[in-house]
Amino acid sequence: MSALLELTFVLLALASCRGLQDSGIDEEPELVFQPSKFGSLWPLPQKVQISEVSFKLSPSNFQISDAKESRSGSSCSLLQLAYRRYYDYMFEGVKKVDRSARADPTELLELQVWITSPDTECDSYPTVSSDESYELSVDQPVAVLKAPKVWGALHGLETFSQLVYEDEYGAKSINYTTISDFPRFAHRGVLLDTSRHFLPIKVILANLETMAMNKFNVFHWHIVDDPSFPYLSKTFPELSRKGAYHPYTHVYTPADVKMVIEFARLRGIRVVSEFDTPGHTQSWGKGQPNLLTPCYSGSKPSGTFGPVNPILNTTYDFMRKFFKEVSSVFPDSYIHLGGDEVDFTCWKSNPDIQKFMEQQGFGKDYSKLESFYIQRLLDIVTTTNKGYIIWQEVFDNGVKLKPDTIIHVWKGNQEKYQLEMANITSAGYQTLLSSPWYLNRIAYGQDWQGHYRADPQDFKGTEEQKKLVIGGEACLWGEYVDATNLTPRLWPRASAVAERLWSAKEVTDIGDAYSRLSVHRCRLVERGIPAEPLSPSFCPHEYK
Ligand code: CP6
Repeated sequence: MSALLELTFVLLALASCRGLQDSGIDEEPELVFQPSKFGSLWPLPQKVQISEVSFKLSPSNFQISDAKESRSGSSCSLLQLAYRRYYDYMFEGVKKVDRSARADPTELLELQVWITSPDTECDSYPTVSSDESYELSVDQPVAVLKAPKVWGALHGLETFSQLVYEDEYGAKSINYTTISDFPRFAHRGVLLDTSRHFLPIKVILANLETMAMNKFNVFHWHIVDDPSFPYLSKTFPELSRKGAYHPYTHVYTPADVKMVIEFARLRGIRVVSEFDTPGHTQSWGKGQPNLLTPCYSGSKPSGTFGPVNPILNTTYDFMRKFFKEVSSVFPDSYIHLGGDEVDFTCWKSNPDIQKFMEQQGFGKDYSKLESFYIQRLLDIVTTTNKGYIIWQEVFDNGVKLKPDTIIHVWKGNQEKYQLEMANITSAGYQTLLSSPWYLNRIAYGQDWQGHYRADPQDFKGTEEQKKLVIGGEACLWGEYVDATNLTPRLWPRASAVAERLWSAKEVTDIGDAYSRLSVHRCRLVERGIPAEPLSPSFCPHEYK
């Protein structure tokens, strides 16, 4: 760089610092770092007792194994792979010297994993009603992790690995501990958007790995939208051939999708796909002629297109075939059908739509036309034996919904979303919250604290209503996110949401959360996840 250019940069930088000082941006009050008595556990388990007594762990002597009594043996590859992953995370970079002959008497030699239920679910997919509970006792001569199903065992392994720390001489240690744990909410999701920017498979997999470290259990895959259609459909290959950013490199093939689903399953994570219609479908129109509504300018088609055309039988023929495929490709028993942000401008401009509105007696109420479409779509998806999740607008428009429908709240400030949750649950529907957790939005400072304070059951309603809240999702919409900035934008801010959805309602101490989250964030970085810092700080591993 030339000296002049460099000087310009320095001056510009100085100018912008001034600007900041003048702009009156207040930093959050600084949190004093005080180690938590719960070490670095994140999210905090329901019941934890950690004593001062500690045991050493050495890579050559320690092993994770199946308990003799376990209902799941060495044939459960889900568990064997998890043992391996967590062993590696615990001893990353520690030399394995053979000193097995002389184990220290205070050394912990084994973690035994005991699946107690006859159906371990080792080869199943996790569901919204999976048992994720576990009990962990770290004691001599062996630590025991007991769980009814493999899903609880996976969470318990993560917790065990979080209990391991380095003493002042760098030796791996763990304290005598008892933990009994289960999630507060059954649906704990992260939404990624692969339409605004294509996300390479390895980015998606790395994110699933990080989700498991935070006990998230749903990957909401907002796979297609207006800008691009990267899902390669076997029934309608033209959709991605014409609608993806690139027909070969920027698509998810059936093999890719399988890989994502299996990688997620091995970590206890469900993959819920979203195929959002009738809005947000510009990219669908490229490979499926006549699917979208032609917009008019005066009495002539303008050449542009609007939402899915709700007045043609061919639309519903297409949807029937398309969702038949989707329901077999994605094993989860729920599909997210979108239904948000439908723009009526184009429908209003189209004379055929106007005529249809008249025939149906919809007057000028285009939300009735939207409901007409959604109603038929829901009937189609019901024939595939899947349940559905829909964005809140579908409920707001008064569409008739099956009683097991899940309504996803995404709009509004705290007052508005709390009212919406109250309305949805008083109508008897299950609901999910995302409004306070739009992690694509960034601000200067510790915005994780706002995400941490939001509680999905904070609204006026009965206990029965509160039970209809099945959880929530952190959303990372993709307009300004691709593989270069996804991870630090999402982590550790999504971790705040993870604790709100897993831990007990009473776990709200921001100072304690700050202490544990700071260490958890360093652990993510040490495990190779470039998670951003919370505040001016350093991580112990930076010295290595
Ligand atoms: N795409 C789709 C989006 C959004 C929604 N649906 C969105 C709206 C507001 C914000 C961020 C994202 N980009 N299909 C709303 C559910 Cl701030």
